[in-house]
Amino acid sequence: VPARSGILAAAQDFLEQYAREVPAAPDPAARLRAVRAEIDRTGSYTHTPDELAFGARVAWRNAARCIGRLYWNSLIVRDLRQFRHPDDIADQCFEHLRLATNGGRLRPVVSVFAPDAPRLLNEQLVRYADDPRVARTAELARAHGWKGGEGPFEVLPLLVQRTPDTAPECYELPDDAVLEVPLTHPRHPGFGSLGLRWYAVPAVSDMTLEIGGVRYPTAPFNGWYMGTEIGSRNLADADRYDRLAAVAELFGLDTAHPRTLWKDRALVELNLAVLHSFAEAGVTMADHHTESQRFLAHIEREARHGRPVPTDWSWIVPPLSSGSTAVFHRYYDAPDEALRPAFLRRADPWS
Ligand code: HEM
Ligand code: NRG
Repeated sequence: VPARSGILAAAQDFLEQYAREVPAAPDPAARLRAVRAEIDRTGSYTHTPDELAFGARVAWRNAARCIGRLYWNSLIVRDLRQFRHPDDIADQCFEHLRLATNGGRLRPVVSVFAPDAPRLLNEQLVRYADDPRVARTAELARAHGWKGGEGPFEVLPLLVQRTPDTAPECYELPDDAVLEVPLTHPRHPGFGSLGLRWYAVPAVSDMTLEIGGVRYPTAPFNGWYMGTEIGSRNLADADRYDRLAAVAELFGLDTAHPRTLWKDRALVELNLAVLHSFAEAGVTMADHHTESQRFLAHIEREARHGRPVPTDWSWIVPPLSSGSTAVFHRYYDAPDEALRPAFLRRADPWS
């Protein structure tokens, strides 16, 4: 928690930005007097629901690594600051997934719990136990009584922790909260036999939302997937599911030498399967060409409002056919570590 003077200065910056950008916002001077009094009394202050919604949307707008920012202003913000029991945190996360999934027509949502609410130990609300990326979380779940995780693509339970020193509570995700898509290929009927699948909703749960000097460490958010996240990284990376060789074999590619480009061809087939399967299942997903064009439209629209778009080139450029996407051939406004509101990376949920 920032020092008192720090939180007051951050509150002032935020309230002035809110008043500048939102015509209906109340007089910032009056609001700031009330906020200063609350900080003097308690060391912090309470955002109004409107301030919280604006702050969360701008935090998305400020996310320099996110290509999906065109729709920042329509983020659904759930104000869940009244929930403190781990059972309620878990239930509200399940409800988040149902709202976000919306039968396949995905909606961007953030669920904001109180600054001192229990923490989520999962990096996303949905993750598979056999994904090497979450091996330690799967271990932790087993150490706290979870019996699953033997087979492929089993959904990890949610781990909710009240304090740094208490044992986390374990909650299995209900089936109706987790939409999944088995992967098939538009032309290769044997593709399904690879047994690959992925879940519909990427809901990041290991970042801290900071607004006006107040930190919300439990604030899971989601949009929808860009196909390459799954097809070029999750299922392809050597330290993830590492399935390029299996795909190459299925398609009879010559893997004897790198110059046959078997990896590149396998990547294209795998990415095609991901986009095809989500479309067939009626689940929202963007391809990297479309999402790149939307992002450039976002930059133009922000320019019309006189705002820069801080951007991290190395995260925005897609990991497939990079030079053939619209975002490759230019530079961007530099990311600014100090920019707020923001979703912040952190070493662990309690740091
Ligand atoms: C990162 C796409 C919605 C905040 C990313 C990345 C992609 C992406 C491709 C890079 C991920 C990676 O390489 O691992 C999208 C798409 C969305 C969307 C297609 C559809 C609407 C959102 C929403 C938020 C958000 C709703 C927050 C409210 C972020 C943040 C990162 C990020 C903070 C950086 C994550 C990190 O540092 O690990 N997004 N996003 N995005 N996105 Fe989005
Ligand atoms: N690459 C990660 C997800 C990171 C965030 N991506 C999004 N976010 N699309 C993965 O699971 O593949 N989002 O909020 O939509």
